[in-house]
Amino acid sequence: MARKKIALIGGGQIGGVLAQLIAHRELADVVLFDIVEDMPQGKTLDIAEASRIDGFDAKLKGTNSYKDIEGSDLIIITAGLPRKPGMSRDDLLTTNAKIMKSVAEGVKENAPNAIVIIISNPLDAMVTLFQRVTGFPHNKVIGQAGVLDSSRFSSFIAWELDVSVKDVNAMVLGGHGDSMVPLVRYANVNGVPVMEQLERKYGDAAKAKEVMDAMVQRTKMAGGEVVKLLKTGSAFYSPAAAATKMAEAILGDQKRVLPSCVYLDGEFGVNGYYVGVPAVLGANGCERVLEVTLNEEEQAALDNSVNSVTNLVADMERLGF
Ligand code: A3D
Repeated sequence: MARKKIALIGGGQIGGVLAQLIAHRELADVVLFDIVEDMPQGKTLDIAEASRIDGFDAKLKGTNSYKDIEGSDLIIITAGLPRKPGMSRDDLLTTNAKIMKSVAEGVKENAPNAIVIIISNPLDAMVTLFQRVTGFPHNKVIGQAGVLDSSRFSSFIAWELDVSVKDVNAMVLGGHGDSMVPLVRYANVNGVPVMEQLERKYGDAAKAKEVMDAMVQRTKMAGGEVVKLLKTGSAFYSPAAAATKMAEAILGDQKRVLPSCVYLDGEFGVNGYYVGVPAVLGANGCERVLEVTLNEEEQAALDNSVNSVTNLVADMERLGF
């Protein structure tokens, strides 16, 4: 059986790590596309020359031509500028919308049957724009944000409780912005509620809440924390890992439940917007949304986050996209 094919649109920081992760796992053959001449060819050659060392046969090709993405099963888009220090995700809107429009046209023409994962920011708007330009079915256009935001939240919990992160289940809903909603009440360590463990650790409910609030806040600001340290770009190892997890779920028809930016048609009370929610990812892309019972406070936080998404999409429309 022929190996699957993944095209990566954008060969920058995230695109490069994605190419390496996908090749190492032999998840698919990789085409790395970028508008910068020679760079994707150089990166893929460099990764491919380690194939004997790491023992992988996946093929890699760098390109500046959309023709090479033909026949892709999956496309992961990172084309666009990353945030600079002090810049909000929303500042990126105009620049990245122009880029996304051209990418969407290239993908539509050359890989009309692919499932597409988008990482470019501002995420919720870029996913919406890509779907509108291509007219691809909603279930085949998915944004990556929640897997990363949830991994960040889970990591902070594991470090705080000094337990293996593999046993932490914690999820973040909503848009990929400062209003995202880490779901505290459902966070658990192999079924044991995190809040209960914090209360036991500190022997004090108020202190436990204070510690949790700090972790929630750090999760919301985690992208900016990395931007501030890197100074010349934004996180790239972890977003690449997150999208690889989603790609594995889709190409392997795994039905993994991964928080993803997917199109809502009434779920969670949202109509016609892309928002981060738990989604079943399989061969058909987003196969189903798992709804969660939210209490009043959680629903209000989600509504607030959905509000930022609808405002962002309205801004994009006002700018002519
Ligand atoms: P970077 O290293 O700058 O790579 C972006 C690449 O896109 C560059 O190589 C550009 O040459 C390329 N590019 C520009 N215009 C086009 C075009 N028209 N067609 C094809 N390629 C083009 O950035 P990065 O890899 O660090 O980040 C990529 C994007 O992901 C940015 O928008 C980030 O803000 C975003 N990002 C999202 C998350 C999420 O969790 C959602 C996390 C981190 C970064």
